[in-house]
Amino acid sequence: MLFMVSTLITVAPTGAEADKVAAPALPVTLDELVQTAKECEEAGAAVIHVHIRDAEARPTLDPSRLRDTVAALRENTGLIVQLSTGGAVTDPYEHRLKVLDAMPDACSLTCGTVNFGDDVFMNPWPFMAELYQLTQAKEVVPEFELFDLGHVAALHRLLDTYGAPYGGHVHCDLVMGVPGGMPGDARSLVAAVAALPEGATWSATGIGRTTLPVMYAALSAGGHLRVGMEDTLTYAKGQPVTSNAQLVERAVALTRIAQRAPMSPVEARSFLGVRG
Ligand code: KMH
Ligand code: ZN
Repeated sequence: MLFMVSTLITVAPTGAEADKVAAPALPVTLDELVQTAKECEEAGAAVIHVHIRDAEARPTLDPSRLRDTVAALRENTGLIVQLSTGGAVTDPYEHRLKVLDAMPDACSLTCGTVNFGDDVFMNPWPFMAELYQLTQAKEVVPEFELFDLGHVAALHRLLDTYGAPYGGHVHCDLVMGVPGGMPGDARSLVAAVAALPEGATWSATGIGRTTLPVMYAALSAGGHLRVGMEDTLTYAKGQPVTSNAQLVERAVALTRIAQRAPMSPVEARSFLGVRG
């Protein structure tokens, strides 16, 4: 098995689903997001996966807020700024495509539709294909979000049809344990990794109580990690997460035990092929 020397740690601090009632530490204002980003960079994160909120803390894809967010994160951190194009399950495709106008370093690109609890997260082929070609035209590095094994097949189709991503490197994120997606366990992770395109790299994240099993499985299979309050609100039984940095610190501690240092943002930039 191939083990990499360092681990790319992505923090997903907010998401589109939780609120301050469920998670008081959730960063929902720009100031809170920037503060979280600084703490997470200090703790060892290299990429930030960003969802933003409006003045009432509801999920939004407002273009000017997105631009301000990208600018503020660039000004205050060295993190690679990856904007979510998934948004919330209610966001229309046109708004999700416009996310790239904020010119982030990177963006998420989910490779198929998936049941999402009681909702459906829609990513039909024409939308995926249009979004992928936009990433190529705008020189934004896509991270392929894979919630299910069928999404890996759609990723192959995307690459076969439209060629390599901007940056030349295929990097995926296995999002595991979503009710309706692939389970967050080691055997599902191994099956998904075995099906990835040759040369692709990958991180994994387990939602909720699958957080730790997926983190251990990813580290032992040579993968990278995504952590954060988008995916995890409980640190341990009866202990709410107190900050995103707490989750990054745990990931850093585990990757160091695995004899792999966290990758710096500068290393991550060249690893992912992000524009300089
Ligand atoms: N909030 C989910 C419906 C992404 O960021 O690209 C979609 C999601 C994936 O979080
Ligand atoms: Zn997301």
